[in-house]
Amino acid sequence: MVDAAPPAPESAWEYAPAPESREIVSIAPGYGLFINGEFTPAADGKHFTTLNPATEEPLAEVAEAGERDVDRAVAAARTAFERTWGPMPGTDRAKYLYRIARAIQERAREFAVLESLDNGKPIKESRDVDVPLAAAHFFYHAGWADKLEHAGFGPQPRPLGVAGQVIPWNFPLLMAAWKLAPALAAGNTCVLKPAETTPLTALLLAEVIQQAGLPPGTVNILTGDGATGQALVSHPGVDKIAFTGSTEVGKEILRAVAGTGRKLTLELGGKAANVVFDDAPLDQAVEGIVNGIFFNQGHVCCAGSRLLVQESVADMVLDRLKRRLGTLRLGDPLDKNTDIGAINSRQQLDKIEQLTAAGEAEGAQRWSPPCLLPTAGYWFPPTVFSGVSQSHRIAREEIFGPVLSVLTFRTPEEAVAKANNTPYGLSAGVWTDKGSRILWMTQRLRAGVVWANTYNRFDPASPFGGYRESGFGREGGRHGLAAYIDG
Ligand code: TAP
Repeated sequence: MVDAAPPAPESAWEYAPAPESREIVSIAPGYGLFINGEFTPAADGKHFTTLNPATEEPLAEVAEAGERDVDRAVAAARTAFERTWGPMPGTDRAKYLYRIARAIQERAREFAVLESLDNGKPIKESRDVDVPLAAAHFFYHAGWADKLEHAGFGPQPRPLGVAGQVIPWNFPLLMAAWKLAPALAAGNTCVLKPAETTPLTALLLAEVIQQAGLPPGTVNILTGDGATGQALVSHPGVDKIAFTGSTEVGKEILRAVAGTGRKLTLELGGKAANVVFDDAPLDQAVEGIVNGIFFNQGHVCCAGSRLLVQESVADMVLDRLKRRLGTLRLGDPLDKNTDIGAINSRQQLDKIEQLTAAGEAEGAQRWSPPCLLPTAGYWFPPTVFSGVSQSHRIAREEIFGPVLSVLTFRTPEEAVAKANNTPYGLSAGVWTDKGSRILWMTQRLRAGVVWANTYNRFDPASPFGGYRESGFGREGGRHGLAAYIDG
């Protein structure tokens, strides 16, 4: 008889710190607004501080755009639309987009470090996901710029004019790329407002845009808070509005735009179901569950925040999931070993704490792996709630944090009914061995994107967007371009 090997001691595998150097990026003490190809202070001289959420250390002072700045930026975008970028042949627009894509690649480390500093996300995510995907969006759309006549938009597709674009803080550079690349490829000019807590990579992108030599006014970047966003989306000189953010603000914008004839796309919140059947490859499914909700600290609109697991395998999946969560490393976002970074702001941390407290109060069982939280900065441990019922707030409301609600089901019909029991409709995941069941499920799930045996896969060629309270319109692919073309 051979003795079984003794189990490895719990702490056998320690990782030495592997911090990425922040020397690659030089952060200026202050930044202006990017209007008409130049950096300029806000007209009324206002500015705000952007922080590193992992340490609460101030990173820079950033100009806060007011109504006069929005006027200036929209006027510059209008002039560029009429005189330079709008009339430019698609073959030339393509060259500028390629240049931006190449410059993002060349400065990838700088972008990644800056994104992790300003947002709190782990460097391995900004380095391997955000920055390469942002470059890919510009490459992809460069390819479209001279082929629009052949894309089924009619013989002479026309751009809409000036696009006003407002983006959130969860993927600051990537969301800027999602908004700018299709708009520019189609011949529109842009005024973009990044989120207040994460303005720095958009401002670095403004430098890249200068470096690429785009005609002044083609892209304008206005930093500021919600009031700046509101002034932009309600400006009469804006022909098209593209918004990504909360459902609440999306509804406000919808009301303001109704009846004006201006075009609008809204990419809002979600409460996606990640459905695991008993025939699924369970170890892969566990990786997919982890990626679905703990990627980017759960600050993802399409996060798989509701795990629906077939009752016969629920205990097994939960055990394996807990074991896997015990191996995640939370801490310094610039450390290449880090899996879970900082929560982006005090306000978001408060919201997560409030909703998780409601989960406990309503009777769900809360679990987190043993995990030391840093003393400074905004942190929340990976958290799993079991015993969740459909009426619990944690099963209905978007938490936008590293918090998973686990529900069970017995039949495919019950899985579909529970998955669709949400006002949102952005995304879903299905884990099963059977192709026919994947097709059966995708026909019934009311979600804009359904991933099968994978999760959180993004590609510039693939349209992304939702319906119902998750908004309307698509970003990416030919569908995303259509939102920037007249007709
Ligand atoms: P929002 O308030 O919706 O912010 C998104 C963007 O809109 C930001 O640039 C924001 O500016 C701006 N904004 C705020 N009020 C506006 C208004 N009245 N008119 C025009 N623009 C306005 O989201 P948030 O405060 O960052 O997060 C709140 C919740 O929204 C989160 O907890 C999460 O549930 C959800 N959220 C969803 C998504 C996605 S991708 N669906 C992304 C982020 C947040 P400032 O941020 O500078 O104030």
